[in-house]
Amino acid sequence: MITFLDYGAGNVRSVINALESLGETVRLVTRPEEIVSAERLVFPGVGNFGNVIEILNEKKLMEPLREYLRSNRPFLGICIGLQALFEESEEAPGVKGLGFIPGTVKRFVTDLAVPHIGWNGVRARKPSRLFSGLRGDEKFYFVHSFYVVPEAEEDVLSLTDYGDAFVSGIQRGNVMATQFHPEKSGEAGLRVLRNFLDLHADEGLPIHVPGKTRLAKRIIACLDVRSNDRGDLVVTKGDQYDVREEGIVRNLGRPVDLARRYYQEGADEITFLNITGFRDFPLEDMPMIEVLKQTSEEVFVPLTIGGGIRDYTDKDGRKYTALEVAAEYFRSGADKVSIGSDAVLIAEDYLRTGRRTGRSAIEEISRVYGNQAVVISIDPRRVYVDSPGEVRHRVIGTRIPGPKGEQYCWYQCTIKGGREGRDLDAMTLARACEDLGAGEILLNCIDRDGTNLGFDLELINAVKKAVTIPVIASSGAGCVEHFYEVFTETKAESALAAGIFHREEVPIAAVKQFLRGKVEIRL
Ligand code: 1PR
Repeated sequence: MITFLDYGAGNVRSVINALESLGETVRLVTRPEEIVSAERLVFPGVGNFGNVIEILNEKKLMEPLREYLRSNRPFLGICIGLQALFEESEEAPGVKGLGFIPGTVKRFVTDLAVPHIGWNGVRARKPSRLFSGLRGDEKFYFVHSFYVVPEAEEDVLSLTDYGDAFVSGIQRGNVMATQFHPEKSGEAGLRVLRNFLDLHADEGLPIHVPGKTRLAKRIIACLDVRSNDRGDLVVTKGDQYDVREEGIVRNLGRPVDLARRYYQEGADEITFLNITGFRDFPLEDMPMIEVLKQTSEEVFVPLTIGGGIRDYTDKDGRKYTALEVAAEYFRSGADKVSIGSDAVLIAEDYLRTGRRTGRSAIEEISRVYGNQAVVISIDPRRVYVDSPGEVRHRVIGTRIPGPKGEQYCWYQCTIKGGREGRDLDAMTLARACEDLGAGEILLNCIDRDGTNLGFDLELINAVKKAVTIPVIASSGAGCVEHFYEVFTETKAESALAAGIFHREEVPIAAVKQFLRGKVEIRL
């Protein structure tokens, strides 16, 4: 029996699913006494330090937790569950953490993209049963903007490099905590969880990793989902966003089946886009929630969901905020939500008024769940112009001339699945969304979508220059070389594809095999 601290925020379901997949029975803590009587305690974490501590205080869980930690019974903290062990965090100045480990939590200051998102290695500094049986070159999934700084060297379990080295694991007796998410780290992560559960696991030797650990470029499989004409939820795929063939919605398979297959083939992340979400209200679309629930039971890599994340009033006049919609998705197993159409409208407002209202979907969701949980999906299309001064948008010189030989273009943002063009360019949108609290950009390209012509490198470079948050390159992948190209000719942190994976033209394993030794990836 594992006691599990569900403080009511973020994707805790994935940790429960991972523990249950290892045969454990999970008991959720609802009252302080349940912590005091626990025998093994897991404290998962997604979200904001201040928010989490506030909830723990409200629920009167701080003192029981301190008592539990002092008793040296097995404890596993994950991400915020690690950070909460410390005295305080730059994320919420003035808020007192559990203070079990002397030290603080600081924000990354680096030229690299922040949050640090993705698969990175660990260098263990001392033997620990947590890392028993690992080879040493495994990668684990990280997603955070803050890192812990313990005062005592003895508390450090592992280091990871992102620019400088930071502490990615701590251990003091039976109290262990990782900055990475074992429940999202595939087989290696499940091994770490199993080691925690197995009180008799061999301590092994410290993992020796020569040199620095390196963040992997991520390969993401994307499932565009919608109901077909018979009302079944199917994975579909368009050419330049047109998903119908001879008037019928293409059906490429069942969402849960494809997600499972991609997980087994080595996808580093899976994205579901409810492509008709802009017109249907997702919380009425329970099958999508069901897809997420079922997928998260057997897929242990990060899941993103997009489509219809916005405020909504239903036919009975009941109002739902985007935050409530997102919360339902997080509870069902999503790690991140992706906002498309609404992000454009929010950015337009912000750029017009120059004011943050604090109430937009981007601001509210990132405040509660952290910036890393908010992805902005951009659906731009090229608009060619004769000269850079012709429009007041950010124009680039292009090596792919327009139909009349134009040498310049700008990237027009669209909403409603490309149906409506707006007076805003993709770079300005990305920048504004970053200001408002978005943690990642999913950069599609309508011109390239489904064409197999390769990613639009000019678009990716232009957007990447406009932001400091990670960018997912999307649309147009047609062969393994296109992934090499996007990772060597742009600074995109990850690359997403759909059609070639669904049609089994290029398996994910083949992409990884091709990149192996050339580009840092998770094997
Ligand atoms: O606007 O917040 O409701 O979100 C709707 C979401 O649905 C957006 O993220 C938008 O990108 C997506 N979407 C809407 N309509 C379509 C469509 O195809 N008709 N799909 C659509 C977008 C683009 C990619 C695709 C890549 C890779 N699909 O996600 O998977 O282009 O494809 P490829 O590798 O086959 O080239 P909201």
